[in-house]
Amino acid sequence: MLTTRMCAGKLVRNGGDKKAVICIEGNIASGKTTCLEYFSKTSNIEVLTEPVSKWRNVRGHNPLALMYQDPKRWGITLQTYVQLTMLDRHLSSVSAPVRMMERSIFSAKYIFVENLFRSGKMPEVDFAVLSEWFDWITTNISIPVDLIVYLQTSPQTCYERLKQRCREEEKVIPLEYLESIHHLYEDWLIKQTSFPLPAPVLVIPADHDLQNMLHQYEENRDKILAGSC
Ligand code: DCP
Repeated sequence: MLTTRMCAGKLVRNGGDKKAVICIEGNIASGKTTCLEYFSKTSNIEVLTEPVSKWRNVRGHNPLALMYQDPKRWGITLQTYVQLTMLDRHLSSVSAPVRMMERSIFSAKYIFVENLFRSGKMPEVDFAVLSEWFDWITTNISIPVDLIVYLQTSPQTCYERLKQRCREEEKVIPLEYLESIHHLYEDWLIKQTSFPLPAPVLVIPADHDLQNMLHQYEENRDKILAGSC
């Protein structure tokens, strides 16, 4: 059952029992889902994939498709909903000692909202409102993260994978979009010059083919699980 208490002035969920939370981060089509699926076979790990299906269908609407069609108009609509669904994921009851989740409320703001704004595709007032929401949430609600696993890819690799998987909404994504997301990720997680880090970062090079990637995950298993506890 979900319980709530106050800790250091912030709302803390789940009774405050110490559970390790690992966020898998990386560009679009960097292989996050494959990584999560791999670790889902490990006992004592709970895996939460990104709520993309919700972003493609909220009460019959598809804010993801709308955002790609007209980011200036629909960027705030999608990102408000992403922020809500990510918060919901972070706060949901934990059912295992280790939780692994796809992305986080932090990358939603520091990468995707930031990218829309910097590229001139989000009006200043929309960015201000989203930022107020984000600041309120992160000031008043405890969102613990113990480790960030960064799947580091080249934008070109992601572009190839994106074309292969052929998700309808994403057909309009140009290479430049993936390059912008890549640079924002690098500034945040590698150079560590742009935004606060909610947790230490483990970098896994992720340009390799599937077999090689599974091998990498196995090789990094101890680091991932040790770093989180
Ligand atoms: N998206 C967005 N804004 C966010 C988060 C995601 O616009 N704050 C978009 C980017 C993608 C889609 O949602 O078009 C799905 O996001 P991911 O790249 O996180 O999911 P993937 O399935 O592509 O991840 P992977 O292929 O690495 O498993």
